[in-house]
Amino acid sequence: MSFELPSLPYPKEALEPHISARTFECHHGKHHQAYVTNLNNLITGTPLAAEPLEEIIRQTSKDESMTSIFNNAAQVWNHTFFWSSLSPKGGREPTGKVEAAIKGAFGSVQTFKDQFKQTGVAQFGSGWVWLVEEAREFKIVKTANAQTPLAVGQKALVTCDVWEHAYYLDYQNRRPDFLQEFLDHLINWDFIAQNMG
Ligand code: MN3
Repeated sequence: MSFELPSLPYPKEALEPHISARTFECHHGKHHQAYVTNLNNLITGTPLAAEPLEEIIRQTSKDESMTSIFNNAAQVWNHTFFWSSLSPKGGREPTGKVEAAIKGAFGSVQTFKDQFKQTGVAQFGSGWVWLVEEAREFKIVKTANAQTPLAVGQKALVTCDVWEHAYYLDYQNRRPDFLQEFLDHLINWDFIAQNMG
């Protein structure tokens, strides 16, 4: 059994002008594909080859001898989760239970957006910014490199990739502008609703 690159949940042009087709060609077609290929090469012939992706991540996250497998498995999972965190119909304001939960946790949607953006900007070097649910509470967290909330028992609700490869072609070094576009035009509130417990 081996893993395959999942298709994008929308055409690669669907998020223009916020994220270009060229970025998707590179980010999905090359970076995400490379993590899938590396993971398959690393687990072939090992007991991990029989395990689902989430289980591979959990089993390798605390084991330093498994760092390469963890990094590639987590990046496969993180990217698949990121594509669904984006939507051509995303952005603007949440409604219903997502709106209520965000206002309950952060006071207002604007405060949530401000904190999410600040947290993404504050991640030094490569990583991710997430909205997670832990002990029934919404929290914004950042992770470095391939680290993922899945490995520490937090339920991921939505994420934005802040590795330079996620935004450099469209925004060069302007990570804050990329995060603002994500929050204003792309964040998939429906995906948050699906992921809420
Ligand atoms: Mn990436």
